[in-house]
Order: sequence, then structure tokens, then C-alpha cells
Amino acid sequence: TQDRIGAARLRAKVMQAEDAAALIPSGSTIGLSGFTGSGYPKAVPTALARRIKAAHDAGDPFRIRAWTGASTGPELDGALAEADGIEFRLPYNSDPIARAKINSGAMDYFDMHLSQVAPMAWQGFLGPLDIAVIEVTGIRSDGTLVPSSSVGNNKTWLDRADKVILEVNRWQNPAIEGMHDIYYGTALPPNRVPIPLVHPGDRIGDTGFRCDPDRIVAIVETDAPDRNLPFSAPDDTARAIAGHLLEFLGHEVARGRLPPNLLPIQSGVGNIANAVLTGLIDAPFEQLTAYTEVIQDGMLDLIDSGKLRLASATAFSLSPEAAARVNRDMAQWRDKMILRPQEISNHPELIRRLGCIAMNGLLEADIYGNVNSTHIMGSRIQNGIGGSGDFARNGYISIFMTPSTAKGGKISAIVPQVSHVDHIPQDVQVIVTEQGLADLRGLSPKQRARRIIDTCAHPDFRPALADYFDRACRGSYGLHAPSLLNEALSWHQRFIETGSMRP
Ligand code: 0RQ
Repeated sequence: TQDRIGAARLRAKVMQAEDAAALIPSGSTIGLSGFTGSGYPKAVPTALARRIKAAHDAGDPFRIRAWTGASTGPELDGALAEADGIEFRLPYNSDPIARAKINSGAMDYFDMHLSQVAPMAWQGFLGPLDIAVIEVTGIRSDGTLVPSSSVGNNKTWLDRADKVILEVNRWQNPAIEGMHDIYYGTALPPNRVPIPLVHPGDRIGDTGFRCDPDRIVAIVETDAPDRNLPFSAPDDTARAIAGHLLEFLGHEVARGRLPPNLLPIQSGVGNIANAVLTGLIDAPFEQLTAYTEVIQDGMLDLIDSGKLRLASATAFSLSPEAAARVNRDMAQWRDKMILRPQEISNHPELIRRLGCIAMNGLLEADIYGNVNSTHIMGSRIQNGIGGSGDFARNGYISIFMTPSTAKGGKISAIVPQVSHVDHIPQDVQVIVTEQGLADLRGLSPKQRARRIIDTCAHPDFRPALADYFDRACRGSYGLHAPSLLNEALSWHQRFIETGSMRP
């Protein structure tokens, strides 16, 4: 205890997870740490889930409202959702059990821009926050907290919650201390001032969280790694997408529209994003930087190769092997990585100033370049918008990437009209599939349609898309962005009815 909890007066608050969970009443709103499977509390949520289950078994209602940074791990979202313990959750979720509960209507979910969560909580728009449950790696003698493998919204949860429960995780190497940059200069309008960050590597804040010791009601000790998912090795499709994208970036450098070391890169979640990062190792760009949301496996290799000088993010999103690798040599990585609050890692002001190259995944795009990142067949949530909107709208170039088909070729990722819109054409400048890359900058809707159909669509679906577009150009109510309203979503309806979009 002593080595991780420096503040002597707080040691009396150490207790078992069950006792800490007993301090959380039904109906509470809880702000939890955790971002893409890292830095989430591992003992208290599981103990709370057991308590909720026992209450339900006894016929008593027990549910809580959960706010997090983004997705967490099975010990948090999985356990609480399994126990039917979450009444409402925000923001980004990728847990399969929680996803099933949301899609069955048993759980409410609000999928919001990740940069807006902390300000909206502070503005009072989300209601009061009763309890914060935050994983840290240590408590200093002055009472400040050493963050863990994600920062997320922890600063705001600690500032806003009436009561604080800490999990001190001793699995994390204590050498992580110093990696974080917690900015305390944000304010509410009309008192906001510019955020003084002009390079991805700038440090503008503290290395720890401030926390009123009187609000700390429990401290629980843990010793477990984050449970992130492994990445799969890039397949041919992912390699083809990465190839088109890297060729495009090289072309932009040759045209003088990007500097030789590019601009700070943002890379979304998933295997394709990871393949792009891996591809950068052999690309002719040096001295790269990343100003992004999560540090993935591919970034470690890029740093190791000497190509990536520095990565700024809000969390690690590493496979178990990569997490162990970083944890083992933490002191060596600490100088090349900075973890910040997600309000700062995803801040529109900073993304616009730095000129990030935004690269995100999508579920489907339509011929005009509207992008659906979240809702399968218009109604079933996959994950959430996450940070994709923060980066897509404010980046220097906004790129979306996807395989051209899904579900073994039964679904076309390019459709006449998306079944749900997350990103409008103004925020979607480049679309890449394994078929090719469509540069849509400066094109009108009809020009975009022709380019997307010819370049990105799978050959099996291309004739049907071209046919739809031709007929729309003749029979549409208006000819700016031609559409046949009674047919635009028929591909989705066909999938729901027959299991395939193919005619
Ligand atoms: O389903 O898991 O049942 O097989 O959707 O698709 O191909 O594994 O793609 O892992 O790259 O994720 C948009 C979800 C892509 C992700 C999305 C089915 C497919 C599969 C997943 P199965 P893949 P990826 C900043 C950036 C929003 C947040 C974001 C995402 C499953 O990129 O969540 O960008 N983005 N954050 O079969 C029906 C289609 C489909 C489809 C795929 N057109 N129709 N199903 N699938 N396309 C970082 C953060 O915010 C943390």
C-alpha cells in the first residue's frame, strides 16, 4: 500500500471492492474511467454488478447511469450490462453484451462526440454526477493522482462528482508517471481563452489529477492488466487500402499540399487503421507526429522504426502483447508519448490548428459521400461516433476507409443512400476502399457520385449503382443531388428481407 499511496491520511480509506460498491446506491449516476479498453476500473464495477444481480434476484430494482471516456473492458460494461444494471450509458461503447442490450431496447445509450462529453457535463447539460470511479496508478503524498493507461474524462469526473472511489492499479509500471499532460485551463463561456498548444508534443498542464481528499470515500487496490482485444494481421484488403492511401499522401507531398513529414496523423480504431500505420513504416515519410485519440500497436512499431517522433493521444488501445511491451519498458516510451484529457486530444480548436490528417473507418457511404459510421441498416448501433466527428470535421484532410463489401460480399459498403448519417459530404473529402481512392475535394454532388461509383464500389455492385444514378439523373425531383426516394433505401430493405443486398 505504502509505495503507491503516498498520502498517509488516505490509507485509512483502503477497503475491499465489495465494500466500495456498497457505497453506490441504485439510481446513481457514475463517472467511470476507461477509454478503448484501457485504464478502466476493474474491481468495483464487477462487485457492483454482483450486488445488482443479488438485488434483482431478491426482486428489488437496481440500475445505475454510467458515463465513461469511451469503450471499456468486460469487467465494466460487460459485467454491468450482463446484470441488467445500466439504465443509461454515454458515450462510445464497443462491448458486445452492452450492444445487444441497447439494440434489444433494454438499455438507453447516447453516442456523442467525444470532445463534447466533458464540456457538456461541466455545462450541466447531462445532469448531476454522484460518484466517480477512477483507476489511477498512484496517489502522491500531496494527494494528487497519477493517471493510468487512459485519461479520458477523468479530470472532469473527479472535479464534478460528489464522491470519489479510486482503484489503485499496481500492474501498471510506476514509470508511467510523467507521461500525462492534464490541462487545467479550460473554462466555460464567456471566460474561455485559447488553448496554448501549437505542436503535438507541447506540454501545457500537470502530470497528475487534482482531487479534493475529503470527497474520496474509498480506495481499492488492484493488480490486473487492461483487457484489450488483439489486432489481426493485415489481410489483402487492408493492405490494398493502406497502399492506396499511402500513394495518395505521397502525391499530396509531391504537389506541395502536404509537407514531407506530413501533418499530425489521426488514426481511427480497427484493423484497417492499424494496417495503415504498419504501412507507414516502409513509406518515404520521416519525422512523423500523431495527434490522435488512441495509441495503437502500429504506432509502437512506427516509433520503434524511428519514423514516428511522437504520439499524443488520450489512451492506449493496445493488444495484450503490446500493452505488456509498453509496460515493461515504460521509461523508454514515456518521452515519446503524451496522454491528455479527451477534451484536449479531440479538441476542434487544436485539430484545426494542427491540421490533422484524419483517417477513420466507416460502415457505409453513399454515392454523394454521406458516411454512416454507427448504425447498421439504419437502426442497429455498432459502436458509436466516437472521435470520428471531432477529427473529420476539423482535420486538414478528412479520409474515410472501408472494405467495399461486408458480410462475405452480401452487403455493399457503397449504397444509393446511407441508412443513417454521421458525416456529411462537407466532412468527407476522401473515401478509400480496396478498389481505389476517390478524392472528392472540390467536386459537386454529381461529380462525387460518378467518382465514388467508378473508384470505390465493388465491381459486383458497380453496375447497379451506376444504373440507379443514371435513372435518378432523369427522374429525380431536383438535379443537384439526384435521388429516387422510393428506391434509395431499397438495398437495405432487401438485406433485411433476404439477407443480401444483391438483387
Ligand atoms: O460485423 O463484427 O459482426 O463481423 O460491422 O466491421 O469490418 O470489422 O470494421 O473494425 O474497421 O470497424 C465503422 C465500426 C468499422 C469503426 C467501424 C459489420 C462487419 C462487422 C465491424 P461483425 P469491420 P472495423 C476514433 C475513431 C466509429 C468511431 C470512430 C467505428 C462490424 O471504425 O466504430 O471512427 N467507427 N472512431 O461485418 C452492415 C455494413 C457494414 C457492416 C461493416 N455496411 N453493413 N454491417 N459491417 N460494414 C477512435 C475512437 O473513437 C475510439
